[in-house]
Amino acid sequence: MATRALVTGAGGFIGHHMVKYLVAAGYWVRGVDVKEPEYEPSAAQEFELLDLRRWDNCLMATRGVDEVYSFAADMGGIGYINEHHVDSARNNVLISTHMLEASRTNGVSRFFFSSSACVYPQYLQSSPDVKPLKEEDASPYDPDEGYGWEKLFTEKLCQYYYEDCGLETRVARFHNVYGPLGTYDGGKEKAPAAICRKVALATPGDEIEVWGDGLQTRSFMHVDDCTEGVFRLLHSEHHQPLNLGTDYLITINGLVDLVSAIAGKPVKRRHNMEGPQGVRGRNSDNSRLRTVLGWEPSILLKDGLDVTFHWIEEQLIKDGSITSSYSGTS
Ligand code: GKE
Repeated sequence: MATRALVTGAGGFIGHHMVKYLVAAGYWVRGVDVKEPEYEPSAAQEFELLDLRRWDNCLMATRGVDEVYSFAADMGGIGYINEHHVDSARNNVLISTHMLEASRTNGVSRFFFSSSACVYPQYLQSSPDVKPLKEEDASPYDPDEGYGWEKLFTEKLCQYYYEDCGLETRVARFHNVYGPLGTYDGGKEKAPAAICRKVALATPGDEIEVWGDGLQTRSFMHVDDCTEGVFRLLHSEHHQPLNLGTDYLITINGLVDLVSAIAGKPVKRRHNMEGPQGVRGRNSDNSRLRTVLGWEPSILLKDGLDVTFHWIEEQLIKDGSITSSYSGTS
């Protein structure tokens, strides 16, 4: 009989891709979210609209499944999480707390929690040439306000459920996941999708707005590497938090140059120093990831961005924002 999995946040970006990954691997999947996937139907055999801040809904969602992949969260890029401390902290702590207890109550065998690089302390991320972050660098704690604190709290709760109740919890700290079928507008988008949208909408030679001076650095991971890494981690015996990201560091100005080259469209950068910046630098140290999983993310940023840019450009044509794909001849 097929292994039965619950994916929460299945109407969202990573959750939707995780459903596709598991169904392709032969799983029976229940997808749960407060909304259906935005850009294509879910691949899940069963999809339920449930608010997982409620205990009774978490009991319902976790009935009769072997594995839980917990992605449901009130979240977004730095522009969102900086402005919504209550929403991201309160909603996510309710979801995570009830989901862990419901999973234990319903005898789930393995539980994955999507944590975030936002748990890492600000004092280690104050310069663009940041030292790649190792898992043990998380303490002494000074995570991002709101979203970061909730992720840190739930990491601890996962540890307690493992130690006190024997629930096989697994935790990955995602480092800025991007890819097609993700949010690219409306305020919750992260930098890769935002820059793709701005370049796609720009007239050649136009200015596009970049938050901050663009010298701030990040590493970015394609969603297909994310789902592969989550699956491997859940089926490993590693139950401490593990980085899941790439260690290819790039400035945001460099990200703009990459997208501009993919589009074949020259753009100028207008730096909005009032824009939300988050940390000045963040990168993943993948030493433990390589040891624990015998694998690491391998999709190159330029390749992943190429697919992502053209998908976003296609959405903008569909909604009439642009008339056609830019051919690169000015
Ligand atoms: N979203 C966005 N939109 N970011 C921009 C833009 C823009 O138009 N222009 C420049 N940036 C810069 C931001 O100022 C920030 O310094 C950098 O890109 C990355 O922003 P982001 O992708 O929105 O989010 P962060 O990496 O700062 O933080 C995110 O990290 C994730 C885990 O790696 C969080 O918002 C969560 O989505 C998550 O924890």
